[in-house]
Amino acid sequence: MSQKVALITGVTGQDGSYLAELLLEKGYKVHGIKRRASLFNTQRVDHIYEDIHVDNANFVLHYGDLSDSSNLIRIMREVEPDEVYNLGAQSHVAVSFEAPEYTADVDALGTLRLLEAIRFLGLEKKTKFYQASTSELYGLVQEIPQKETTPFHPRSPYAVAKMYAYWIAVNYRESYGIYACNGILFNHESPRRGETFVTRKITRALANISQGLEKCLFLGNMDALRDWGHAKDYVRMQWMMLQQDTPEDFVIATGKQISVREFVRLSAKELGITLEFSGEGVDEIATVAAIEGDNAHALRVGDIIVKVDPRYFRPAEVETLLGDPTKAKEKLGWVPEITVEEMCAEMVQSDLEVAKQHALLKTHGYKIAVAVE
Ligand code: NDP
Ligand code: GDR
Repeated sequence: MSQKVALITGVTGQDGSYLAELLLEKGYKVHGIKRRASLFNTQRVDHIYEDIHVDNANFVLHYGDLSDSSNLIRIMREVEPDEVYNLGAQSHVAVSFEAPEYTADVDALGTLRLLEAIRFLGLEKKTKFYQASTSELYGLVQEIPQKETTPFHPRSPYAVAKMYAYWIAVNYRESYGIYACNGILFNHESPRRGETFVTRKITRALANISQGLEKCLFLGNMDALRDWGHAKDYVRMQWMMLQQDTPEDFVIATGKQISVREFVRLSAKELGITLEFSGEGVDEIATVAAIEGDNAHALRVGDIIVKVDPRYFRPAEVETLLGDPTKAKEKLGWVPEITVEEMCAEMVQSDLEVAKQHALLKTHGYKIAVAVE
């Protein structure tokens, strides 16, 4: 059997990096699209990078952008992929309120551009297409838990753009027979999660605070409930969805939800810190109630290390998301293997290792600037 070829947009992102690893393990040739940036932006895939001077490299990166049709057509023509995974996106919900037009261009029209490239090049029968759809489509939820048939009510420019992408994938499947499908994925995280999404913001800040590199973590809505899974489990499902005979859309979730506050509590616990939450709304704080072990040596009982800052509230919030992954389980045999507690512990430990390195450098007189948002 000839080697399968995949093209991943968003390969430098969290999911793109795990998916590229998975496909390489399965023997694929993997092409990825990376954006031009003024600094290197390939940290998440540097470990699988292959020297471009070596013939037949299995991992190849192309410069590109979802806002550029000619670029996408040229890459698609060169690569002629068996499978396209469209993971590229302006993926931050809060940022989409600041940059709604750009978000629509990349997340909505970017998807159309890729599907049009498939059609333009006559690849409708060859190329399977995965669209990174999202639980944000449910927004103001109409049914609990949310499944494939639950009506959508998007609550942000990001979610509205992703709604266009969802339907254009369905439309090209129905109109042109393209094998296009949507994975409606609920939140999934990992040590590679972008630093400004809430889970990683929490694990990284608490690790830094425990080592004396930061003083306080500022958060928005701590009551928000999310169904958090591990990115490694979720990219496995992305691949599985393209291995069927007929394309279908699937909800991918764990079926359990916890609040942002609970995620803070879990992360602190992993560092040996017991937190006490007090106050309400914008006045809510979390104080160190007890410390076990020596991980949080920079802290004292009574320190306030979490506060609410309304700047992180969103113009329209998605208060609760809880997915029902029954279809994925029954039709594909997919079940998540990593619990939210295990994932949280992995993220905290990974951020703690870096924080300890930075703290050590600081004690030796090096200047350490910690970026926060
Ligand atoms: P990330 O934000 O980690 O990665 C997004 C990727 O898209 C990055 O590689 C980024 O490049 C790239 N990108 C951004 N803008 C463009 C552009 N204009 N042209 C080309 N590429 C671009 O997201 P995740 O890995 O977490 O998510 C992957 C996909 O899944 C996204 O589409 C997201 O919306 C969706 N999704 C994610 C969920 C989650 O919980 N993680 C849940 C449901 C859906 P760069 O590295 O240069 O910034
Ligand atoms: P989300 O993820 O919006 O669900 O989108 P995020 O981690 O940004 O927010 C989750 C919830 O936490 C609340 N929150 C905060 N969020 C951030 N980022 N920063 C804070 O300080 C903060 N405080 C509280 C938010 O209000 C929200 O309720 C993610 C992205 O990966 C999308 O691309 C994806 O489609 C969805 O998950 C499913």
